[in-house]
Amino acid sequence: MSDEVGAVVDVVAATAPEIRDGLADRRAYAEGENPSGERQLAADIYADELLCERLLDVDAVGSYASEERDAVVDGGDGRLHVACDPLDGSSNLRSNNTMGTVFGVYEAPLPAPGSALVAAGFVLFGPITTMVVARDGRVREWVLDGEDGDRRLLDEDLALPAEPTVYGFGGRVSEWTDAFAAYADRVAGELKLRYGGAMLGDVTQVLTYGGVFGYPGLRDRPEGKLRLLFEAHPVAHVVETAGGASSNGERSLLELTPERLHERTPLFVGDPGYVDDLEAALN
Ligand code: P6P
Repeated sequence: MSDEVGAVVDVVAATAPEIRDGLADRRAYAEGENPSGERQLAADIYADELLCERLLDVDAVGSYASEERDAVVDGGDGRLHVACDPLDGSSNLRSNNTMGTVFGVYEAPLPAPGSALVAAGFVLFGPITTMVVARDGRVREWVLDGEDGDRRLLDEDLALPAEPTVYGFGGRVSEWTDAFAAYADRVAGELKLRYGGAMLGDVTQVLTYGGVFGYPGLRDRPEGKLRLLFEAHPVAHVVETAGGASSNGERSLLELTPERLHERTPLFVGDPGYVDDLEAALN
C-alpha cells in the first residue's frame, strides 16, 4: 500500500514483530496506571512507545493518541489522526493467551466521531500473527510472518459468516443488568461460548465463526469497560465493513462521538440479528 492510509497500515504491520518479540521479557507491571486507572505492564508501555514514534514519523499523521497516554500527541500538520490500544488484552500475557494491537485512522482531530474513520484494524498475536484492516468498504486479512511488515494475504474480502455459531460476553454475571442477563441467557441456549478475555481474540472468533461479542454496561458501571475511541470504534468499523453490526445497546458505535478521550462504552459487535435483539432487549 503506497498511499497515506497504507503508510499507517504498513507501520503497524512492520512494528508488530518487534512488539511480539518484546513480550516475553516485559510481563512485569510498571509503576504507573493508564488514564483509565488500569495497571500497566512493561509491554503496554513498550508497544505504545514504538507505535507513537513510528506513526508520528509518517508525514500524513498529524497526531497520535493511545489508551496508555493522558493526552493526544501532536505530530505536525498531517491530515490523519491515529488512535490505538497498543496492546489490548495485555492482562492475558501472564496466562499466555491472545492479545493484540488495535487502531483507528481518523480524518478529524481526536477525539473524533466514528464517521471520521477512514480505516481501522488490528493485529492479533495468536499462535500466528495476523492483521485485519477495514478500508474502502472492504476487510482484508494477512499473516504477518516476515520481518519489517512482510505479509501474506489470507483473505481479500473477509465477511462475517451468515450463520452465527459463537458468543462471548464480558463482565461478571452478577454485575449484569436483569435485561442483559435475560438476553445472554437466551443467547447461551443457542450459541457456543467463546470468551478469552481479550477483545481482539474474541472478536476474531466472531469474524471467523459468526455470532456476537459484547462487553455490556454493568449495574455499577453502566458505561461498561471498553473505550469508545481506542477499542469500540475500530472493531465496529471492521465488523460493520465485514457485513455485521455494532451497538452500544441503542445505536451503531460508529454514530457515537466521544466527549472525552478515554470515554468508555458498552460494546456489542457481530450478527445483525443478534445485535437487533440486544437493542430490543435493553430498550
Ligand atoms: P474482563 C482486556 O483487558 C480488555 O480491555 C479487553 O481486551 C477485554 O475484552 C476485556 O478487557 C476483558 O475484561 O473484565 O473480562 O477481564
